[in-house]
Amino acid sequence: MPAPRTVLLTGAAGGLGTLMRSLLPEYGYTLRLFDVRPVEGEPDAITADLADRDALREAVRGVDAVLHLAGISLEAPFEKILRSNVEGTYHLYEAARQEGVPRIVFASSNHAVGFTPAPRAGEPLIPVDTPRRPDTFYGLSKSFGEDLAQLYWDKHGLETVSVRIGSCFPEPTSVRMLSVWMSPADGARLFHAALTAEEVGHTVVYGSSANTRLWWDLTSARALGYEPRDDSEPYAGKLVAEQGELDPENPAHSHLGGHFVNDPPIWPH
Ligand code: NAI
Ligand code: 15L
Repeated sequence: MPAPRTVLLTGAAGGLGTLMRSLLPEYGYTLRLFDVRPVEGEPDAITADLADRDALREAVRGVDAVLHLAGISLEAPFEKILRSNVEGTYHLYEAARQEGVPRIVFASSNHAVGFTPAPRAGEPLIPVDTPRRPDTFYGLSKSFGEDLAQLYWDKHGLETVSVRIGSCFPEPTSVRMLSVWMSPADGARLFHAALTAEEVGHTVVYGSSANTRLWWDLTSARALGYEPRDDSEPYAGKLVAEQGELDPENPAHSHLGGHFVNDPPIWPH
């Protein structure tokens, strides 16, 4: 697709949104910002909830693509997840469909497949078509988002790249993150590839750097033109010395989703 010029960035006030606000303009994008919270230093950002259909419709009008990061980013009571991640993502897709936006890059998560056992040494990497195994209501909402994206591609021709992000933070802070880390610079590379690749239909990719201890297969991400340049391994010595190697008998160490697999559900509603 022709390189998008104007991209709506939802979740612009969040951690990843803040990183991408500084990194993506280098790729030539003009970002239109959207978040329920004000975006510091950005008076033109749209401050609105994903529940506000009119605001969303106006926000997507005329953009070339959407990078959809807004939502609850951790486990939370089901009703909150339902409102922001399920209904909110639906409202975004409807606004995009109505305004003819051709592509969305959707921040899915490793927690859509979090109950998948991590590969042990010598076992194959986890493919993108592994059955979904959400580890939380949060992961379930990302699984929904991927299905919603498929529906809008099949029924309306609206393209999506669903990026099952591992952990995108400036540095890995746990031994698990050595396997799932995506450096912010690689995050920008991957989102740029997802925004510009030709004919993606609905493509699901994992989002991480080229980590020595990688758990999943980056083939579908590389097929978009993504070339990760970072590896978490330089952080391994310090993290392993502090935390020890992962214990294969501990479910929070032996599944993709880490501690999300055995954190109790958040009740009551
Ligand atoms: P974050 O929690 O720092 O940012 C999310 C932003 O979305 C916040 O600024 C929040 O105000 C906004 N938001 C939440 N509900 C909203 C609503 N109803 N209407 C409008 N805005 C709303 O999360 P982070 O880390 O920046 O993650 C961004 C996205 O990437 C999230 O969708 C998250 O699930 C996904 N993701 C992030 C990963 C990471 O490593 N940072 C890993 C996997 C997925
Ligand atoms: C996510 O989906 C979260 O949004 C992020 O805060 C991290 O917890 C990340 O997954 C992870 O699995 O480390």
